[in-house]
Amino acid sequence: MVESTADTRYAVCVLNPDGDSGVKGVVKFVQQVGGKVTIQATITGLAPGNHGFHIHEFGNLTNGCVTAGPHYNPTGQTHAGPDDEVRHVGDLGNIVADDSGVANFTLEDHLIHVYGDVNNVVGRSVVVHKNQDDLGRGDNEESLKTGNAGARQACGVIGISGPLELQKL
Ligand SMILES: [Cu+2]
Ligand SMILES: [Zn+2]
Repeated sequence: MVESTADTRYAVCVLNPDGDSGVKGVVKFVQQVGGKVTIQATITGLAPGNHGFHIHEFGNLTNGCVTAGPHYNPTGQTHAGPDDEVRHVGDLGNIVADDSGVANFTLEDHLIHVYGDVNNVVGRSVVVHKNQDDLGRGDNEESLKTGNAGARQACGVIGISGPLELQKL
């Protein structure tokens, strides 16, 4: 758990449904300068099971989630999973929805930042997908770009926040 200090930075993303998907939620980001980011989210309206969860390049949702562009990839790598050495910076893997369609989770990521010049995701988008992300292991070209995660079901722009309450787990 990230303790709040003067050097703690916060960001938040409100996820809205794309079209009539019914998927929505809130994603919170907390990071101490020099430390890993903690991401805590509650997302509802999902089909039970795994769903691709990424940071996409743009905070442009003028035509829905499609205008968020591709996965955030400032280093020009291929698509993979969050624990892979070579990956898109925006590759956060899969989230898991329970039988009632709720994904309630906390994760840490070692690449993305919510401050500074390097891998800063503020102003970019979070996208939740309909299908499971194959983490680049699908043995086809699309796998190395998108993980075959399919339709974009919800998205939102990541904005700077004041201190956020994180759920105690
Ligand atoms: Cu995505
Ligand atoms: Zn990717």
